[in-house]
Amino acid sequence: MTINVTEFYSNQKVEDCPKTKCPEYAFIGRSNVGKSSLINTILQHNIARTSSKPGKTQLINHIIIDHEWALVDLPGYGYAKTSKTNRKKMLEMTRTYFTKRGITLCGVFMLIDIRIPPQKSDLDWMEWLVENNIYFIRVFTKCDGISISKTQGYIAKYNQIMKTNNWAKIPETIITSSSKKIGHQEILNTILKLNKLFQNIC
Ligand SMILES: Nc1nc2c(ncn2[C@@H]2O[C@H](COP(=O)(O)OP(=O)(O)OP(=O)(O)O)[C@@H](O)[C@H]2O)c(=O)[nH]1
Ligand SMILES: [Mg+2]
Repeated sequence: MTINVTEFYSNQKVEDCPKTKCPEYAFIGRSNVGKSSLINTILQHNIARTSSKPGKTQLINHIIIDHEWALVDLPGYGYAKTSKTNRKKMLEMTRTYFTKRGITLCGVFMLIDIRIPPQKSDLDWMEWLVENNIYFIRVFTKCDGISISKTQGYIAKYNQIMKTNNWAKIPETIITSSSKKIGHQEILNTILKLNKLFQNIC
């Protein structure tokens, strides 16, 4: 399948974001979790800016594909090396995007770094998405350099923590690695399926 990036927009305010009618999918997670890298892997296009230093993505970036659907690259949270004011501003910008974007926001990919212990901030974000009725899929990133059994063990531990935190149902989950090109097709298939559902209801 050929993917053509037809438009790209960067905005600070949700009200300035493009007024498209196409379904869009946002990527959220801690700074440095690999959001921009995963977007590039899915699109096979180096469009989202990445960095080994956290805090690279600072705006709401709409990447429109074939004028039909869009991926949204967002700033990460938990980036300690920026001022408290800037962190607050970015958090507010992101939350406002989620609550005000409307029907075109079809789903969220909630990224979690498999290499670090489960973080309260990620669990809090997932709870916040549920509370705000925003559909999300849990995506483990950087699943390279560790064995499949270790990956599964980590996810089992993560699920246990979620159950202890009163999660009745474990979210749908995709395992990915941008460097080893794992999981991007599964994400793309999920998007294409959701695009069809969107067409049926809108
Ligand atoms: N090993 C490994 N490294 C990765 C992977 N994906 C991203 N990285 C690295 O992680 C770092 C951060 O990647 P980004 O894609 O910029 O992360 P981000 O979540 O967009 O970060 P912010 O924009 O700061 O929120 C870079 O050094 C990437 O090369 C992966 O699948 N495996
Ligand atoms: Mg980024």
